[in-house]
Amino acid sequence: MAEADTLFDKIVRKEIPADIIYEDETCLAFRDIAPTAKTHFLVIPKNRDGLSRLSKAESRHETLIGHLLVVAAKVAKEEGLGEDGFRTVINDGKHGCQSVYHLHVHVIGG
Ligand code: DGP
Repeated sequence: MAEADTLFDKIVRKEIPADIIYEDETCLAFRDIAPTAKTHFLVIPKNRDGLSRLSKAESRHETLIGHLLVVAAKVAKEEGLGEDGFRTVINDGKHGCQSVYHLHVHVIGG
């Protein structure tokens, strides 16, 4: 069964504008619309492949999730966060305060 479209799918397809700061074949990084610090961006898979949330992760997702974290670190460095560091957050579900059900890594710093 096809997965329901998310807001972030629309950003991937460029149907909704976003301040995209990194893109490759498998993922996208863009600035959060409601930043909680000077620098706050999200890293998302272009194809969710069932990853509406981290708790849906299966072994087949290991490479993809690893890639999201490597990209998070690379873009954080490009954003000038390499020296002082940054926070990464993945909210999961209602008790994790998740609002968009398309896996995303928050990168927050500065
Ligand atoms: P979470 O609560 O972990 O599901 O975080 C979702 C984040 O997505 C939240 O920090 C705000 C951000 N967000 C929601 N809608 C948009 C949007 O249309 N554009 C951008 N750039 N960010 C969005």
